[in-house]
Amino acid sequence: MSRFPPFAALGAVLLCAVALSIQARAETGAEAWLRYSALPPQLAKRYAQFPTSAVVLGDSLVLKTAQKELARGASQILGRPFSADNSSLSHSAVILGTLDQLHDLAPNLNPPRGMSNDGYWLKSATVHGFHCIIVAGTTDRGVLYGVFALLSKIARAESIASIDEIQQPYAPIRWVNQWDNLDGRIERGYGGPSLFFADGKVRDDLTRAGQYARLLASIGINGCTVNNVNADPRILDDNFIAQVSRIADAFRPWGVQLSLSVDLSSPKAIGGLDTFDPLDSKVADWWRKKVDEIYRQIPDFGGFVVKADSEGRLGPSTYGRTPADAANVIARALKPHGGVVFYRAFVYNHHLDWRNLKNDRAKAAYDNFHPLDGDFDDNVIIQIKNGPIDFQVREPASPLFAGLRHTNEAIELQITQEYTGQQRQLCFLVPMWKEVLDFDMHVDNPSARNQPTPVKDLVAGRTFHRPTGGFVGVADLGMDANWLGSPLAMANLYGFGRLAWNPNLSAETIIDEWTRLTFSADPVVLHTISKLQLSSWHVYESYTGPLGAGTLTNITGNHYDPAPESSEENGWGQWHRADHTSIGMDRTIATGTGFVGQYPPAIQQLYESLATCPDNLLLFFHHVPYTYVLHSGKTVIQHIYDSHYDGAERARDFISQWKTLQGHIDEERYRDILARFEYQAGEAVVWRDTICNWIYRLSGIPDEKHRVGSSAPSP
Ligand code: GCV
Repeated sequence: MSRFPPFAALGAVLLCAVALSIQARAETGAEAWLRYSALPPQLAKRYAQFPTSAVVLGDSLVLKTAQKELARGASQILGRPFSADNSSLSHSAVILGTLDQLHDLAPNLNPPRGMSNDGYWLKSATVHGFHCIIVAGTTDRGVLYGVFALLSKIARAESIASIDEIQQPYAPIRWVNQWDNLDGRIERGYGGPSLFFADGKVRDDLTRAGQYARLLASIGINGCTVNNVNADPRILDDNFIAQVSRIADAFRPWGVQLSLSVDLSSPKAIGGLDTFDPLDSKVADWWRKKVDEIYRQIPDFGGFVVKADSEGRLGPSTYGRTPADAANVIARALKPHGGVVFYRAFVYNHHLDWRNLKNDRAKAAYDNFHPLDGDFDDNVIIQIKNGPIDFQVREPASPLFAGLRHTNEAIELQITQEYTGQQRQLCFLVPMWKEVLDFDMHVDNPSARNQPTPVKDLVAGRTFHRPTGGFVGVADLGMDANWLGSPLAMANLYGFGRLAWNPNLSAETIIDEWTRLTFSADPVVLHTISKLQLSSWHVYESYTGPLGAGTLTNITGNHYDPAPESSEENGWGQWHRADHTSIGMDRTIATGTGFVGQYPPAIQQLYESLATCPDNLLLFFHHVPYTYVLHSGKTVIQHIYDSHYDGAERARDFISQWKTLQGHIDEERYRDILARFEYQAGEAVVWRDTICNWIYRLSGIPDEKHRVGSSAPSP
C-alpha cells in the first residue's frame, strides 16, 4: 500500500505535472526578458542565504506590486517558496520601502543621500540582528525598479552576497509612445493590433496592457502615450476619457503614467468652438476645463504629445501663431496638475519643390524651433527625432539638440523598425542610438567651457540645467504573443529602456543582459546571439543604404521594399539626388542647402569638408561623382556594389550562425527565428540586386568584380 493517502498522491502527480509543464512551456516570447527561469541547482546554491520572505514598509499600490513581483521572481528563479508576508521584521528578509520608511525602521543605516527621483539602493545589511537585503527607493517606483534589478541580477546568477549598489536614472523622462489608432490598427506597428483599442473603443479586456506596463517598469520606463501622434480628436471626448482611465488603472500598479496624443484643433473639432487659435481666451479656457476633467478621472495623468503643422496635421500656423503659442496654452492648463507637453519638432513641409536644390527637409526642425528657444514654458518638452530626416538607417544627430539652451528637450528614438526591416529583418538599434547619444555636439557652454556636450547630456537637461528632459521611444507593441512581431526585436525595447536609464551602458553589456534573461547563459547562446545582434545594424545598412544615402526604400509606400526612385521628384524631401554622374545631397554651406550651418562650428567643420566628413555620412552631406575616392581608397560606386554584396553575404551567414544554436535553445524560438533569417537572406539579395542594378543603369560604370549588371539592360 502506498505511504501516501490518495489525495496526497494525486497532489504529487499534479505537482509533477505542473513542474513538467513549466519546464516544457511553449516559448512564445510573451515573457520577453521576464522569464524567471529556474537557475540550475549548482547556481541556485549561491543564493542559499537569500531570504525567503519580504517585509514591506508601506502599503501603496506600487509597493504591493514590488512585493508580489519579488515573490513571483524569487520563487521561480530559485525554485523554492518565497513568501510575500507583511509581518514585522522577525527573521531574515528582503526589506522593501522608501528611504524615509527605511530610516524609521533602521535609523542607524546610512542610506545614500541626494539620489534622484526613482533611484534605488540595493544593500546587504544586518538589520535588528537579521541578515537582510534592502531594496530602498527614493520613491515607491524606485523600490519597484530595485526589485526588478535585484531579480535580474539573480536570474543572471550575479553575486549579491555583499551588494551595496546605488542606481539612479539619467533623466526624469523615460517614456514610450504608441502610435495606436482608435480602430485598433497601429501606425508602423508590426506586432499585431492595439493592446488598448479595438473598433473605436478601449478594449474590454486590458490584461495585456497591464502586462505591457510590467515590461516597461522592469526597464525603468515611467510613461506611455497610448494613441497615435496623428491623433483622432475623439480621444478627448468626455466619454472617451472615462474609457482611457481604465488603461491608466492597468498601468498604475507598475508606476507607468498614461498620457495622450492630442489634435491641436480639438477645441473646434470636438469642443464646439469656432476656433482653435491658441491665443484666443475661449481656447485657453477649453483646454483648462478639459485638462481638469482628465485629472478628475486620472489623477496621475502624465500629459500630452502634440504633432502639429506636419504631414497634413492642423497647427498654430492656421492662425499665424508659433509652436510656442500652441504648446504654452496647453502647458498652462496642465501645469497646476504637474503635467507636461511634448511638442514634436517633426514639423516640416511635405510639399517641398524638389527642383530647387536649396530646399532641404533636414533643415526644418532647427528652422522652426531654434528661433523660439526660451519662449516655451518650463513644462514643455521639445521631442526631437534622433536625426534630421526620419529614422533612416543612418543619419547624423539632429542639430536642434544643440540649438535649444533655454528649452527642455527629449530625444525620440524609434523602437519599431519602420525603416529598418519592420521586425522581419534583424536590426538591433542600440549601437545606432549610442552613436547619436554619445555624439559630442561641441556646444559652446560658457559655464563649462571645454567640457563635452554629448546629445545624451543635452536631452537629459544636464548641460543647460533644465528642469526636465530625457528619452522617448516609439514602441508600437501589439497583441502578438511576442509583442513586436519577432522575439529578437524585443532587444530594441529592452535596450531603449536600459539606455534611457543609463546611456553610458555599452551595447555589449545590454545585449549580454538581454540574451541571458531572454534565452540563457549557455556560452554558445551568449556568443552567437550577441554577435548576431551587434552586427545586425551594419549588415542591414550595408545592403539598404550605405554611405549615408538614407534607406533607399519605397518612401511613398510601405517603407520596406527597395525602391530608390520613389525618393525623387516628389515633395517628401527624402532625396538622394542620384543622376547619371553623381549622387548625394549637397548640404554644405558653401555650395549646398546650408544645413551644415545649423551645427556648432566644430561640427560644421567636420561635415562641411570632404576631407573630414566620415565616409558613412558622405552622401548625406555631399553630392559627389560616382568615381569620387573615399577615405577607404575605394570609389563611391565600387563601395556601393561591394557593400551590397558583402551585406547580402553576411545576412546569409546569419543562418549558419543561428543553426549553431540548435539544441541550445527551445525548439519553438529556434525554428521561428531560423525561418526569419532564411527570409532575410532572400530579402537582402532582392535589395542588393535592385540597388546595384539601378545604380549601374544610372551610372553605366561596371562593377570591378563583374557581379553587377549581368541581368540588367546595358546602359
Ligand atoms: C505617425 C513618419 C512615419 C509616419 C509617422 C511620422 C511621425 O513619417 O512614416 O507614419 O506618423 O513619421 O513621426 O509623425
